[in-house]
This record gives sequence, structure tokens and C-alpha cells, in this order.
Amino acid sequence: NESATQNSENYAKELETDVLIVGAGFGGIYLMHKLRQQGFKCKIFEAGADIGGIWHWNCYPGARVDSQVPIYEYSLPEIWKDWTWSCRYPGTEELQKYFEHVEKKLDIKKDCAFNTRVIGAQYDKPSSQWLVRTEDGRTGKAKYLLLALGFAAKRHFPDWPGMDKFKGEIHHSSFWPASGVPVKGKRVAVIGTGSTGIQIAQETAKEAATVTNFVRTPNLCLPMQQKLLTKEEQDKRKQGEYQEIFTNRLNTFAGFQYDFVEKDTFDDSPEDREAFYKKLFEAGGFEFWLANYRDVLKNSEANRAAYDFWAKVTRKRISDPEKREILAPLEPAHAFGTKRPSLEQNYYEMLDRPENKVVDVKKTPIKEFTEKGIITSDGKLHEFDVIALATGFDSVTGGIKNMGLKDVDGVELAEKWKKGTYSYLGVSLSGFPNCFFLYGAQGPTAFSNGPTCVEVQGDWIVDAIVKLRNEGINYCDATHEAEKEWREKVIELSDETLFPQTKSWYMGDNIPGKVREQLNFAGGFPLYSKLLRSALDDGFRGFITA
Ligand code: N01
Repeated sequence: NESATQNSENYAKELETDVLIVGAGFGGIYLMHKLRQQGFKCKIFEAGADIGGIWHWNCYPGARVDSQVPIYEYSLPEIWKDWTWSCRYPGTEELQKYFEHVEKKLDIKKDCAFNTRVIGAQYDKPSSQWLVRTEDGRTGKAKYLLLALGFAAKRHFPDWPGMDKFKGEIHHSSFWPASGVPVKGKRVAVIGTGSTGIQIAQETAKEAATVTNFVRTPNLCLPMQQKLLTKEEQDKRKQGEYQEIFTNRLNTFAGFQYDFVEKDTFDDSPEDREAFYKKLFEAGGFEFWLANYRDVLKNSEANRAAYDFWAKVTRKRISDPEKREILAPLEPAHAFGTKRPSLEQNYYEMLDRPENKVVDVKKTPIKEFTEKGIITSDGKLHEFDVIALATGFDSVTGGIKNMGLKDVDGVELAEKWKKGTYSYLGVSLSGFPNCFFLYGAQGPTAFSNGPTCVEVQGDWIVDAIVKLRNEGINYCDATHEAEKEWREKVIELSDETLFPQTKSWYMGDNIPGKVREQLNFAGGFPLYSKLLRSALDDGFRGFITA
């Protein structure tokens, strides 16, 4: 990557700056832009070769965002006013172009060190600086350390015996070669049914000789309802409507343009309920999830009604009875919406084709890999040319625990969190002064639209740093008590929902040995923003400042 090479050459081995940001995705770029406007010198350390975060890495077949534009973009007019999308849910290539456009407007790369993975960071009390080490032996010093790692910075590879023996191509979704992997006429395995697995399966099925989807838990997919967008309609919406959308997204539960309706499921007659579900389903996207009745994620019977509608509609699309029972069983595998539904585009029709297969991994778990493919517990060998591991991430906490971050006393964050995750407000960590993070643990993260979340938390972090400067405060560290209270709040809000009843990465269930706990703030943006703001307005309530 030419720009990255040039950039590395321009980069000092020992760097000193006001603010050091880790990560050049949506979050890191936003922080840099806003802090520069306030006169701070900022640098970014980025492990990848370019800006874009997950959209730099996500090169797997069919990778596409599942939150529609303009919700899924910066609210900054200097970015959106002359940017035009081709469709409602753009794919990787278009998102990478969007980041090129962002670069033209904000000139971010000149202050980024690419291919620069942070492997250690500790606050040095005598110099009041964060000291940061990188894998290639560089160092950074800064008054503030900001972590914008995203929630999927650490991949999850299950440890199946014999994986190294497989003679075909095998890739984790987030390491997919940018040049692509030819699948035409090949036998493809897709392990996993998260958002990634669904996209890879439906996309590769267009060309592959056969696709086999290994399903441990069926995804309760919703129809994407992709739509092409014209420049004219976007230009028209930019005259006022965009601004309104960006303001409104701050006031909804998940930072989208829609929200749960102010009605419970059984307030409506069965006929009205059916008509409402149908309308949501046909609208596509997450409406059936996040614009449903307000009790859908809180009340089991309400949830079951939504599930039954989903199953009725989805089962009609699968003619093979065996596949139907695995992909859309009459009895729910889990409460609807307590694992993220994927937005599918003909996924069911694709898998229903006779040449494609569905393997129920709960019944016949993967036993081992061989040169030729995968053996399941029934002794059957499934032969493949390409295997896609869509097995997810050590989500939310994995990345931040994996970067050698130590507290003032030299204790690793991974150690501090060994028995459970603690943060204050989902943006700070006790014992890590002048360090803030976003889109991570105990923030709205997985229950939110990414750009909304990074702007809400990013604005708060920038305001906090400006306030610290204006008030001559050099040291700001969350207290243990504040962290404990925040953890209790996060758990209490989660316990009011059905999320804890389901095994999911939201709860840390996907990683063997990981503590089971709610990793995300389940109270929605209006409440979250209020709590964040009040801590600042109350003069850094919950922080020790000096
Ligand atoms: O990962 P996942 P993902 N044996 O963890 C299965 C965002 N995203 O990369 O459900 C067998 O959701 C696992 O099974 P189970 C989005 O927020 C967005 O798909 O644990 N199977 C599961 O099916 C998303 O939620 C977009 O039973 C095993 C799958 O692997 C998040 O990223 C696109 C297994 C992992 O699914 C993560 O999505 C992509 C094992 N040992 C991602 N281990 C868009 O915007 C794991 N699995 C569109």
C-alpha cells in the first residue's frame, strides 16, 4: 500500500503528541477531526494499511452494511453534502470509496501511522504521559490516549483439530484476501450464521458448485429490501431532511431513524398485529426488530408472537423440510432479536437449492478437519475446495484486552477484567487516567448504529478533554465506586430484557472461558446520553481530577 509506505517513512520512531488515538475507523477519524478543530495535535496508530476500520478489513464475498444510509454515515455536513450513495445498503467497495471521500475532506492520513499495531500502553505518572509501544518498535507519548478499536478487533478461530491439514483455501471472514478467492464451480463451506456467514453463503452460492452452511444456531434473518438510490432523490433529501434524520437518530433506542412503537404487542387485536408485522417485514432492514412493539425484547409472550410471524413467513420460503427445520424451526432456538438478525438477500432461496446443503452443527458437531474437508461427529466427511470461517470475534472486549494496556500500577487490563468487565459510562476505566474509549464495553455498542454511537461518545470525549484543558485539570481518572455502579446499571438494564436468556456474543458466550455478562448498555441512547452528559455537567462526577 503506497500511501501507507510513504506514511511510515514520514513517521518518527519516537512520537510525541497531545492526543494519541488507536484505530482509524469511523471512531478514530471522528475523534481526530473534532479534536483538531479544538486545536489539539493528534496522531493515529492503525494496525491496518489504510483508514476505514472494519471496512478496510471486510473483504469477504458479499460484505455489505446492514444499517441503511444516511443513518450509517457521519452527520458532518462537510462530508455528506457532496457524497452520493448508489444504494440503501452499500457494500465494502463503496464504503471504502466513502472513506476516500472522507479523507479528501478531512485530510486524516497525514497524521496516521499505518501497519502500526499497539502492543503496550501505560500511563507514566512522573511525566503525566501515556507511553505507547508498537509491534515494530516505535513509541508514542501523549497526554491523552483514545481507543477507537471497534468491537470486532480480535477474531475468533475455534480450535478444531487438523485445521492446518486442509489442502484447499481456508480464510476467516476478516482476513479474506482483498484480491478475492475464486469460488466458481468450487465446493464451499461456510461455518457460521452470524451477519457474516449469511452474507458469504448467499453470495458464494451465486457461483459455487455447492455451498454448505454449518449452522449451530439459525439466524432469524430479516429481508434487506435493498434499493437503488438516485442522486436526485438524495439531493432533495439533503435540503433539510438529512439534518432532521441526524438529530432524530440521537433520540431513538438504537440510533436509527425508527424506534419501538409506544404500544405493547397485545394492545393490538390479532388482525392489527398481523398487519403491523407485515408492514414492518415489508419495510425491510431492522424495522421488524427495532421498530416493533416496545415489549418485543422484554416480554417472552410478545417475543414469541413476533417469532411465530417470522417463522410463518420464512418457512414458506424453504421447500426442503429438513433444511426448513434447521433454518426456521417452529420452536424458536432463541428469543427473536436477542441475537443480531442478519439482513438477507435470497439467503433462504439460495440454501434451498438442491445442490446446497445445511449441516446442523448442534446435532452433528464439527469433529476435525482433514486434507479434504471437514468430518462431523456422525463420521461423515464433507469435502471442500474453500472453507470460510465466519466464526465471529472475541467481541466488544477482546481487542482492548489484547493490546498490552496497563493501569497506573502496571496491572494489565486483561487481569483487571478477569472476573468481569468494569468501565465507567462505557468510555473510561478506573486506573487508566486520561484514557477514553468508544464503541466498546458497556456502551450502547452492539445495540446501536455504529456512526451514531461514535458521534455521541466522541462528542463527549472531545468535550471532556476541552473542559479538562479549560479548567487546568491534568489528571482525570474514574473511581472504582463509579465503575461498580456503572456495571450494576448495565446489568440491571439488561436484566429487564430477554437478552440474558440467550447465548450470544452480546453476553460473552461465544468465547470459551469468557465471563458470562452483558457487555453492552441496553438502556438506549436517550438514557445513555443523559447519563453521560450529567457526569460532565456535574463537574466530572465519578472521576478523580487533579
Ligand atoms: O460473527 P457472529 P459475525 N462451531 O459471532 C458460529 C457485525 N457485522 O462475523 O450463534 C460452530 O455473529 C456461531 O454460532 P452460535 C454485526 O454486528 C455486521 O457474523 O454461537 N459454529 C455464529 O453462527 C455482527 O453481529 C455486518 O451458535 C460456531 C457464527 O459462528 C457482528 O459483526 C456484517 C463456532 C459467528 O457469528 C459479528 O458477526 C458482518 C463453533 N465452534 C458483521 N464458533 C453488516 O453490517 C462460532 N460459531 C452487514
